[in-house]
Amino acid sequence: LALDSALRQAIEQDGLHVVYQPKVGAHGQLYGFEALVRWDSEAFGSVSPARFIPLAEENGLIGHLTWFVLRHACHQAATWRAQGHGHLRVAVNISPSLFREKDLAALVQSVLDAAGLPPENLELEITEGMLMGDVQRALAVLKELKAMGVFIAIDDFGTGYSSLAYLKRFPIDILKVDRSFVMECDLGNEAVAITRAIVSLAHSLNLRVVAEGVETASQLAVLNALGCEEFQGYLFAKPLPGPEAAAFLDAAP
Ligand code: G
Ligand code: G
Ligand code: MN
Ligand code: NA
Repeated sequence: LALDSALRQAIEQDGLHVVYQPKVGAHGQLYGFEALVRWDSEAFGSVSPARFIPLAEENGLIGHLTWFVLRHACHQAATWRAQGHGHLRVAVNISPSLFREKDLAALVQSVLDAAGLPPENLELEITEGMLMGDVQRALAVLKELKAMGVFIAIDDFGTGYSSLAYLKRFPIDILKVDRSFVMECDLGNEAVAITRAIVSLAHSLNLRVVAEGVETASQLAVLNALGCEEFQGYLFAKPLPGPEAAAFLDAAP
C-alpha cells in the first residue's frame, strides 16, 4: 500500500485523530487550544502532518481532512462549552489549497451548525501566503468568515512577505509570532528586535499576539515583557489528546 492510498483510507475510515495544544496567558489562564491532526498508520507508523498534509493537498484529500479536523475540534469545543468553559476558542489550521479551492465559509458554517457551536468559539489559522495571490478572493472569503463571527489568526507570522499595508486590508484578529523568532528571542540577537516589531505592528492594528513554540521560562519572560498576550509551547504543554486536554482545562486557574 502506498502512503497516499493509506492516507486516503485513514481519512475515509476515521483513522486520524486530533490533539489539542493549550494557549495560555502569562498567569496560566487558559484562552483556548490549537487542534492538530495526527496519523498513526498501521503500515507506516506515526506519520508527521508536515509530511501528510502536503500529500493530502496534492491528492485532493485536503477538503476531507480539514472537514474531519473541524468536526472533531468543534465537537470538542461544544463539549467544553456545555461543561461551563464557554470562553475557550479552538483553533483549526486551514491549508492554502483549501482556502483557494473550496467554499470555506459554507464548510465552516455547516460544521458549526452540526456541532451547535457559536462561531466565536472557533478560530481559523491561515498563513500569510494565502493573503497574496488572489487578494480579492482572499478578502472576500475572510470577510464572509468574519461576518459569521469566526476569529481569524495569521499563523507563522514573520516568515512570509506581508507588509503592514497588506495586513491592514484584511479582517484579522490575531497574529501568531513564528517559532523561529520565539526560539531565539532571549539570545540577544536580531530575533528580539523582529519580535518587538511584530508585537508593535500587531498592537497598532488592534490584533492580539500569540507566541508559538515557547519552550523556556526565559523566552516567556522576554515575550511577556514585549506584550504578547498568549503563549503556546512545550513550556506549558505538548499537544494533548482530548481527555488530557480536559484535565489541563480543569487544572487551569
Ligand atoms: O503538529 P505538528 O507540529 O507536527 O505539525 C506540523 C505541521 O502540520 C505544522 O505546520 C502544522 O500547522 C501542520 N498541521 C497540523 N495539523 C494540521 C491540520 O489539521 N491542518 C493543516 N492544514 N495543517 C496542520
Ligand atoms: O505551523 P503550526 O504553527 O500550526 O505548527 C504547530 C506545530 O508546532 C505543531 O506541530 C506542534 O506540535 C509544534 N509545536 C508546538 N509547540 C512547540 C514547541 O514548544 N516546540 C517545538 N519545537 N514545536 C512545537
Ligand atoms: Mn498553527
Ligand atoms: Na505556526
